[in-house]
Amino acid sequence: MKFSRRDFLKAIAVSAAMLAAGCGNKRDTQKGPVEQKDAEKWVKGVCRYCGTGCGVLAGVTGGKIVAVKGDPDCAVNKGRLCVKGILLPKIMDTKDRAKKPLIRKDGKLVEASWDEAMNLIVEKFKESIEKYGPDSVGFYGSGQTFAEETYAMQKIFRAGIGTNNVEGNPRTCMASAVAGFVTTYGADEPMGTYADIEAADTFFLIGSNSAEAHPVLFSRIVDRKNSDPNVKIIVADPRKTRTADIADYYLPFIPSRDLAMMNAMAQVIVEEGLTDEKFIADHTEFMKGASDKLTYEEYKAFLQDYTPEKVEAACGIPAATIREVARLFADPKRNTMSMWCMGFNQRTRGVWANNLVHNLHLLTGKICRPGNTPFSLTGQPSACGSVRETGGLSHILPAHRFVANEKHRNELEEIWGVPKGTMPSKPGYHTLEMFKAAVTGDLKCLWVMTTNPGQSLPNLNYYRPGMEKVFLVVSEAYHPTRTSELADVVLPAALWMEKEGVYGNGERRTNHIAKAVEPPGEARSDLETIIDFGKRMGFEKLVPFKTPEEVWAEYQKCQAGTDMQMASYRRLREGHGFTWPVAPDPDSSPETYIRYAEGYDPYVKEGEGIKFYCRKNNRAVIYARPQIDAQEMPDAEYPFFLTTGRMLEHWHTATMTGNVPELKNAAPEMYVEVNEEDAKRLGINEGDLVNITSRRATCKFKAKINGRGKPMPGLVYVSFHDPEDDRLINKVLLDAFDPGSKQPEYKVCAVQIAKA
Ligand SMILES: Nc1nc2c(c(=O)[nH]1)N[C@H]1C(S)=C(S)[C@@H](COP(=O)(O)OP(=O)(O)OC[C@H]3O[C@@H](n4cnc5c(=O)[nH]c(N)nc54)[C@H](O)[C@@H]3O)O[C@H]1N2
Ligand SMILES: Nc1nc2c(c(=O)[nH]1)N[C@H]1C(S)=C(S)[C@@H](COP(=O)(O)OP(=O)(O)OC[C@H]3O[C@@H](n4cnc5c(=O)[nH]c(N)nc54)[C@H](O)[C@@H]3O)O[C@H]1N2
Ligand code: SF4
Ligand SMILES: [Mo]
Repeated sequence: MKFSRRDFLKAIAVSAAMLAAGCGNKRDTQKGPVEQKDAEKWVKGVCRYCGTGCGVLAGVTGGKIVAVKGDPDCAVNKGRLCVKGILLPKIMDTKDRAKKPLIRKDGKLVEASWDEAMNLIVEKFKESIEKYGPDSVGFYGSGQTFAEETYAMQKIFRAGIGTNNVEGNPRTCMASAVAGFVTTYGADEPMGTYADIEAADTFFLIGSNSAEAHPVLFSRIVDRKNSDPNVKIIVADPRKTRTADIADYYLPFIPSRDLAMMNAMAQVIVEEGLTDEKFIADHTEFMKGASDKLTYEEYKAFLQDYTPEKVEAACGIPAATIREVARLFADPKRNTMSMWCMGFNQRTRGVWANNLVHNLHLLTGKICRPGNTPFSLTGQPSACGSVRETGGLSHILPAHRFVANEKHRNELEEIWGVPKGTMPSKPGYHTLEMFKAAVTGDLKCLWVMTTNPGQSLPNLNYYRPGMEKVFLVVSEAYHPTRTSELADVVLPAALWMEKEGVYGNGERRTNHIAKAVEPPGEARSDLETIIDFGKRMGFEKLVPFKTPEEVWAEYQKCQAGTDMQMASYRRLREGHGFTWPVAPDPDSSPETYIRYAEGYDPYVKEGEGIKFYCRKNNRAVIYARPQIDAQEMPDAEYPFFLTTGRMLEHWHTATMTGNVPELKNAAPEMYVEVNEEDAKRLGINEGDLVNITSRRATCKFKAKINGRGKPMPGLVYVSFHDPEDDRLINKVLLDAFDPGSKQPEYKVCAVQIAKA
């Protein structure tokens, strides 16, 4: 199937704005809805939004960003941008930018000086730590901060205050992918890069709507398909998305039954002799749990429950289709790249779903060679760079270390110049525990930065009262938001390109953002705020930094000798992003295309071939993971599946994109997508108001039938971008989470639907 440029635009360009922006064509990106005025200067940065990590050039005139264009020298996008990227100038000067600190007095948020606000925070934090201990305070950060910011804040909390209550929204996003990589290969983050796209023949896209969530990457997949009629695309998703429009095989499995489907693919691969036996013998081992080893024979016996014929009814995909797709995946003459995102991770069995896709690559040896790779798509612009790598979750430490590992703690204590044993050994609260502790009163003070949990957590009717009860500090670029409205202190934050810092995208690429303009009013960079807080708390020695570069220099000491050595600040400033490891010399060594592979990875010596060196025995694990359904499956009372996700025009809680007229007009309010058959049966017409009710709450949306996404019968879909009370869909969701990764199950719950 040849995919024309028109088809491509149809697939992703759903708004007039997108058509004008001409995503997918380098030349067209130069014009767009933002007039490309000739700017006084062009400053290099990275797009504020998704984990694709497109390089940008911001045009500055008269101290304002007047235009944004794609950085032609950034390997990610080579000049391309999607509509959100092009329209970035419009998020800067909006009427709801936070410009002055606010503190709550007599129930109302009123303006205050920085001094007053910071003194109040320090007083409350100190009082709480003294009375209730260091674990009574917490920090909830984000995959949208800069690396330097999270690094500095986690250091203050762990080595200064003495708590590991340092969490971040990547728990809601990437935690299952992290645990998948760690359990299978011994260390987080992908072995491949986006360059595998141009070398792949078969794409297995599962639980990812990249057409809307990673548009520029999607355009690279489309280009690859157009360049070679041999390229085949498999899209597996219970909702027929814009991404599925380019599929040769579309697999609408029943929500949460993809574990069975992938085991069935593995069964076919083993039964039909499509495995790479030498690779399996040399580089893998088989396991059931973290310590239960299996033999290859026992694994094969496990798969017998998952023949395509046995699972077809349960997962809703015909056995013949599963066989065909498994053969295509395993074809030894083809290169196969898998990509997945939240459809996998936001599940009570998200880690297992990740393990199972790694299995398929390990069984076939389709890994660590160009075009052959299991590739986890990252959501936020710096979930990798600023959280997974810097130690921004309650159980991890900088540079792929773990809180529970004494040697790791000691290494950092030495670098930080604090006595051995300073850092607590107990991991802190994970996200839902942290917000639950606010509800129960165990957590007294909570600092939220660059995230909006008052809208983005699940089961909001339970967690929002906790945010009201706790002493809540919110660092925000805008006010009010659904979180800042609950705050005791709001600190105005400098936004993207009003401050300097580093983002790390989904392909291990570390890239630098220069400061282009001044922040409005009294807004400050979050790093300044963090350093100020550290000093006022009495931890001057921990935060001797004056610039982001100084923070980076210390962070580089934490990276030395680990698997994730990165480029020096000088190179980051001058270059257009480097994929780590950049070793042995961060100031001169080349970047790495493929980890664990001889000839690419500086840590693999000549003659070693492929080496999964982050595991003790250098072997990756093939896991026997059974099908387990989502926690809340439909029943007689709540007969529909509800799934939630994103649309092209909006970013999460829409604090930024809701301010851009072109985006807001293209998608002014969120709606519910209903399958045509269900709509007919229930007498629901396009535009009718529909109540969606779960065991927790009811929301009301206009119905969309045959919209840009078509859910399978029995499934409804809502994007979670709408802050309005009636449409705050996260009230409806349950807060079940994966026992391994602690990531919430945003993707599946049971609801009733009825015409309002
Ligand atoms: N425009 C835009 N782009 C974004 C973002 C944004 O807010 N707006 N956010 C960014 C972030 S942080 C993230 S994490 C990514 C998310 O990117 P994606 O994960 O690609 O997007 P989602 O829409 O959340 O979900 C993807 C798909 O999962 C499917 N799904 C539902 N249930 C299941 C299931 O049981 N199994 C499987 N395998 N799939 C299922 C849904 O039908 C949906 O189509 O997007 C990033 N990019
Ligand atoms: N129903 C449902 N819920 C979900 C998901 C889902 O698929 N379905 N996905 C989950 C996922 S994957 C994610 S990543 C989360 C995202 O959820 P959130 O992180 O809560 O959402 P954002 O809107 O990205 O919040 C970022 C906030 O930071 C502010 N901000 C922007 N720049 C700066 C800055 O430089 N400094 C400061 N201090 N503030 C800044 C923005 O105004 C915004 O309020 O949502 C999760 N929630
Ligand atoms: S694809 Fe993602 S990173 Fe690239 S311009 Fe669009 S939102 Fe920005
Ligand atoms: Mo995310």
